[in-house]
Amino acid sequence: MAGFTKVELVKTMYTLEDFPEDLPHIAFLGRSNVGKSSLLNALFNRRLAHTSSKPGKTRSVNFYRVEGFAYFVDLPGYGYTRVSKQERRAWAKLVEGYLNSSRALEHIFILIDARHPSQTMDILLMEWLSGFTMAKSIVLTKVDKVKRSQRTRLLNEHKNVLSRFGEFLYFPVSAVTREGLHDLEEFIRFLVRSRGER
Ligand SMILES: Nc1nc2c(ncn2[C@@H]2O[C@H](COP(=O)(O)OP(=O)(O)O)[C@@H](O)[C@H]2O)c(=O)[nH]1
Ligand SMILES: [Mg+2]
Repeated sequence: MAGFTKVELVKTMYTLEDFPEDLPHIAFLGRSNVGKSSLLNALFNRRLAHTSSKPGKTRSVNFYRVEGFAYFVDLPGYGYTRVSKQERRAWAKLVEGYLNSSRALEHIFILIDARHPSQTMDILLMEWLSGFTMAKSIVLTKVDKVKRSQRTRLLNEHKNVLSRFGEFLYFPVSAVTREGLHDLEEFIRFLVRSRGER
């Protein structure tokens, strides 16, 4: 089966501290409930990342060492409507601290629900991230929930909305049917390989 083998959670960080940088970082970020943990588990073929239908439980940065070639960095979700300002600040401080200090960060995948283009939380995140210059791609999650006949229309809508933040590759995926996972995996392997060649 496709996917990454030999994956190990090597560090969980609740506040900014030293983290491993001996391998390139591939980061994943999106609002809570977007399907980040499910995607990571599907890529790993294992239930390593904690999934939940109740958002708001994970507020840590998790580093997974993947096949000895990269760290996948699971950045905490954001966009909890019911959290305090203080909690939101703590989130921003942690994620911003990581983005500002990581020298190994190669690429960031921004996860967006394939069904809902231009959600306020996603737009706010894109705006905020445009202040960071690392390479980014968009992963459209839960694409199994989109009727085939609607997929092109929705993809184009996402592209229209996000074009003002830059040019991105789009990866429509489903953790349930596993569609799109192979392309995403190949792209990640390509990113890490080409970093080695630079
Ligand atoms: N149909 C479908 N549901 C999904 C998919 N990925 C995640 N979910 C569901 O969406 C909810 C949130 O998923 P989770 O991975 O915990 O999201 P996270 O908060 O971003 O880590 C859970 O109920 C998942 O079962 C997907 O690809 N297809
Ligand atoms: Mg999660």
